[in-house]
Amino acid sequence: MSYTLLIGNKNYSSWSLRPWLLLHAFGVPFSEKRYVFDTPEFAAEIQSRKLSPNGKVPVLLDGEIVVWDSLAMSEYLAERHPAMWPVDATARAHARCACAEMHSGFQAMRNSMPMNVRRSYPIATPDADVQKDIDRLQALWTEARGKFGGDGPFLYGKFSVADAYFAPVVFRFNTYAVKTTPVVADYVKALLAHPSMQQWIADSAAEKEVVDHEEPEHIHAAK
Ligand SMILES: N[C@@H](CCC(=O)N[C@@H](CS)C(=O)NCC(=O)O)C(=O)O
Repeated sequence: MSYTLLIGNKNYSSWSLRPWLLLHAFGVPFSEKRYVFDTPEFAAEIQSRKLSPNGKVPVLLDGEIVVWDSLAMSEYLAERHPAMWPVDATARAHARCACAEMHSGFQAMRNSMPMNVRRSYPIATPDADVQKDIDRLQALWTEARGKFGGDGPFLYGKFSVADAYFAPVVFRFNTYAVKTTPVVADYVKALLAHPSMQQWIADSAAEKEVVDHEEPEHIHAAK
């Protein structure tokens, strides 16, 4: 078995983080190839759809099989490495709903607080629609921790697909100093301390590229 994961800049690419973290945290061997946003190479290899059917990263390659969506990647990998979803059926159903909700939602928070692992940019008072997303995320995480979190510090106890899925939000809460409840603060702290998250932080810090239109000054000045 030999996976190759095509990803974007680690500092910015929230979608790339999810499968990378899942593979890394579960110790699944893979090789990674980074394509830097806003470069001729990204345009020629990814946006042209030469290597990526939808013109985006991440892309998971497993021999001839191409998987180009991060939720599909989670399912694909979990079929081969079964401990990736919570074992209990009720917890697993909850985790699947949480991941699906993340996959298709929280647009206000995503737009206003893009992932930027290296940066600290506190936002004292998020806009009302962003705060609504934050409140929903906190409710979801608190419910998961309360009902299913008994076996460890992560959403469903042990590290699972759901933690990989919410990892970019954890980085956002950290960057923008989002005010949280103590339960959520403990979860954010636990996920940030995970060795695979620490590796992603170190890799992001080592990147030299700055994508101006992804930086908070640009996004908040443009409002
Ligand atoms: N639904 C996709 C979203 C992937 C996505 O939006 N990727 C962004 C980077 S994080 C991208 O490649 N953007 C480049 C572009 O749209 O040209 C997934 O789940 O993987």
